[in-house]
Amino acid sequence: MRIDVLTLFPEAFENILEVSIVRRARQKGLLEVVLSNIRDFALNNYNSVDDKPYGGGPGMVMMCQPILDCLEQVEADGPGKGRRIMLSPQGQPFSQNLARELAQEERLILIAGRYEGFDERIRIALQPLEISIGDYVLSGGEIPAMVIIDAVTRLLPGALGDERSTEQESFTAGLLEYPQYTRPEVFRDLGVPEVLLSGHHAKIEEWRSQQARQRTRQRRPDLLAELANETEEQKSDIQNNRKS
Ligand code: 4FV
Repeated sequence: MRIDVLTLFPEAFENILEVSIVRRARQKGLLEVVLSNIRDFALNNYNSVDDKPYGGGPGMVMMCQPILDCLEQVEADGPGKGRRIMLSPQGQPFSQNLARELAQEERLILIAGRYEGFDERIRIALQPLEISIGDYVLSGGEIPAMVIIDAVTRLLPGALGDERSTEQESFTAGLLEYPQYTRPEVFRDLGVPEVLLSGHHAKIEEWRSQQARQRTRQRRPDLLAELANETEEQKSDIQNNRKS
């Protein structure tokens, strides 16, 4: 997979690209990340990429020309068209389902903004998929872009040492993950649930799924509702398919 990032702060990505799973995926040739500085495409002699908002109001807005010229250069430069993604609080909430969907793509082009946001005509011209990582306002789209890079990279086949680890983790089955334990067996008088020491795999599986459901019910009942809806939808799809 190739991921292009359009940003005013390419240096902000150095660390995330040089550690752990993302670093290994790049070394294994599973992932290529190309950073482009939007300011390199500024035309005016002030090298500016932002300007005052029409209609007044606080802050500055990112101009159309530098971003569109940068994107057209990046698209011309790389293999395949790529999925255009704009990071903004107005985007659809990022999720594990969306991460799985994006991990199927050959190429992603992430557009990270700054200031108060983007001139609306950038959205009109590029028709990007808009993604938000949460209902809060950050100072830039760089961290959201890093979230996407990390979540998608670990779903690339071969990126994780043991593929199984993405099968049982939180949100994979729409539930939160069950409690995990490792050595020592007793830590500050705190032990490990007997079932996990029993070696009885069926009992361990049952305990884990019971714990995952309980934890989800206690902490994220909204996920259970979502799961119930999904199951209903699947049921009605099956019925409809049967009818057709
Ligand atoms: C954001 C979010 C976010 C808004 C103005 C950058 C900031 C500034 N992006 N999920 N939450 N973006 O807060 O994706 O340009």
